[in-house]
Amino acid sequence: MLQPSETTIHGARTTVANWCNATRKATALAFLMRGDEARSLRDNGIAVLPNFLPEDQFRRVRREAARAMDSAERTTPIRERLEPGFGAQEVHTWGFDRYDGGTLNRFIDLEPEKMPAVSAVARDDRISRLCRVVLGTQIPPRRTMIYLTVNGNENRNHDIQKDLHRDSYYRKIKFWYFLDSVSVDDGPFVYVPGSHRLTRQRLIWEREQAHKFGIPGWIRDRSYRIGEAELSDLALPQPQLVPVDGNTLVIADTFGFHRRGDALPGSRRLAIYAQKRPWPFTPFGV
Ligand SMILES: O=C(O)CCC(=O)C(=O)O
Ligand SMILES: [Fe+2]
Repeated sequence: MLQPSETTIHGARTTVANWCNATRKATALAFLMRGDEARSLRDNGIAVLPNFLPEDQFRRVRREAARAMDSAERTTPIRERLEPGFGAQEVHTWGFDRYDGGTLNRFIDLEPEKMPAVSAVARDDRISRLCRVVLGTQIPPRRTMIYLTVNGNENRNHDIQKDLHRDSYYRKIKFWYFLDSVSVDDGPFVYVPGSHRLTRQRLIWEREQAHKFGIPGWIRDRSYRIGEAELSDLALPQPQLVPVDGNTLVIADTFGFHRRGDALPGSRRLAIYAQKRPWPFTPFGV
């Protein structure tokens, strides 16, 4: 009997997930959302909002987050990791650590009573609306965390998030509300504008990846990587670095190609962060 190939299955699920995302957006009336940021998300797959909060509010958020970080660092000092690849989640009383190669991702749980200003960011209506523009659904506040990235030393242990990739075959929103400036040496977010579209060339590329690398267990997902030289075959521009000042929100559709930028070892990024990934085949949005 003829078996559907991984290429066919992957092409079909990518296409259907894209349709469902479109109907979710339509039923959530996401097309009514106006403004430069909504437009940028639709056109480029990324929006950058400098001066996101009024100065006094920003200072309060920063102070609360820095206090939580200092306290976590006192109980759990940051170490160098030399084992390759993604590390397991290391759970602590304050949240958890997870390494990508030598780079540390430290996620701190929100404690609303101790962190009223940070918790207000988690409920921010603008973030919810931008999430709706892309996914036709909103980010529940409980997913929001304080997120510290400490860049490792690439010569000693490669961080796989520094390779250009897309996260999954369906759309996902991630945001970072950066509390300190992120220079080109601090591993800024890097994004290929316009790469969030499922074009014909992109679908061919997706199918080729499934053919080359397979779909583990057919159901699970793999974040396929792409070389910069391949981008022009997909009629895409070169990746853009997104260095920012503190008090800047970066929000992106990670079906688009992106990576964590190159960084000086030990450099840090402090952010309020969340991601949202609805089940890809949900056809109705809110
Ligand atoms: O940390 C970053 O700038 C991006 C890392 C990444 O690829 C991701 O979070 O999906
Ligand atoms: Fe990613």
